[in-house]
Amino acid sequence: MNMPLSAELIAEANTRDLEALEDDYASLGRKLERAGIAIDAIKERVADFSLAVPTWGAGRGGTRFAKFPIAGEPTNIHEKLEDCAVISQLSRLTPRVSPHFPWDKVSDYGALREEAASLGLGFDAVNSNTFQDQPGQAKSYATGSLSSTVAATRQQAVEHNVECIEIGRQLGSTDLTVWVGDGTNFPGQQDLARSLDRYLDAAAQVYAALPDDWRMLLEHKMFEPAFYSTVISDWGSSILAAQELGPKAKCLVDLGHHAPNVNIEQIVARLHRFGKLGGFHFNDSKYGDDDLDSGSINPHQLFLVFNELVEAELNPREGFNPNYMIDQSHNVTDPIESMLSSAETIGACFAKALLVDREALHMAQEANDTMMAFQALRRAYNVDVSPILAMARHENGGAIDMLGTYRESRWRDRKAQERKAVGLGAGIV
Ligand code: PSV
Ligand code: MN
Ligand code: MN
Repeated sequence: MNMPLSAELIAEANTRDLEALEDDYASLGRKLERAGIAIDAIKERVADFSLAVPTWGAGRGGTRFAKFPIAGEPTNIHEKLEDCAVISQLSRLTPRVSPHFPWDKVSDYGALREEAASLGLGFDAVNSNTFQDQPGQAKSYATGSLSSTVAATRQQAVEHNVECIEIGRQLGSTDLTVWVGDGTNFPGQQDLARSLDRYLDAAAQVYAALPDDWRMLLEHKMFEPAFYSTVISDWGSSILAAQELGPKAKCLVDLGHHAPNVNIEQIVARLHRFGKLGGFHFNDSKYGDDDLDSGSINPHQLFLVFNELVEAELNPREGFNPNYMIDQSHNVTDPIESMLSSAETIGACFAKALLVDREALHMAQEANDTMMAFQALRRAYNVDVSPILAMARHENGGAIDMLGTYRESRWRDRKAQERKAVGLGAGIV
């Protein structure tokens, strides 16, 4: 293994931080024990939890109006993998990377898989891109992609998705995530029913190319780039499409892709109820698809989503195996730091959801004791679980103080000497 940071650096930093952590962990252990919870069991669950990071999140991304590159930012898939390996090495929570095509196109995917493996990384869902035109492409997606009114454009979009499956097979992926920006900006621009027919017909051709053990994750989004109507705009359109396509089609919930104030945890419960919960893109949002850091705006919502996931795990429906991934855009922070902090927040929400006294919750629900039901959730949410996450990391070779250790490593400064600068106007969308 060719890990990017020196194991000694992490071990030394941990030696400094271990005494305080052991003290905090023991104290939290006693507190949880009084509630009948074994802290080590929670720690084991956290140690088994993992999520993927997106290659496009490794660069500074100004998805809207501006991009402010930083020195040492990755400019190609190889450098992005290196940065993802730093996140994984320090957090021990993100062993997989989700690539996007054609952004991450290379000539030899077998070699790329080996390169990732040498950094301790595997590949997660492959993402297709039919939401922007690429140089040299025969047909424009200006009329849509899988739902385009132009048959040859739909065909091109199908072929790109099939190519992504082929690339994913070589990388060891088993999920294809399909988000299309297809939609309209004017009433009347396209027929709302027929555009969905076209989408379903083209998506079925992609579905037909899935290997037996693969899933097609349909990602909905309410608006942007289309601002009047979007073909797969919400979880309703998504689940209907997934049901029509077949059992390998599932729904992916990006936390930023809903109407303001929508009850996302309820959507999660609904999708699970019908065996269609396929995965998540974690991020946070204040106004729309803001791609802010997970839990930075509404950590309670993230906790409630995990509460539903823990309930779902206890009541599994057919094929419950959600894919967890970060999908954020970092424009004012070092992306590595944002993803370290987000992975911690996501893991913490999972740990808090595990702490919920399910028996007390269910009893209170049955008895219609609203306050006690709410308190069962509140008690878990109020616990500072950071010692559990830090101990799990430390025992797996990660850093107790991830950000402190990362800064001490001077990774970004060192990369600023080695890597070529990101050109203005270029970069990762
Ligand atoms: C679209 O807004 C999205 O959330 C999809 O997941 C894309 O693949 C990703 O962002 C990257 O732009
Ligand atoms: Mn997304
Ligand atoms: Mn998005």
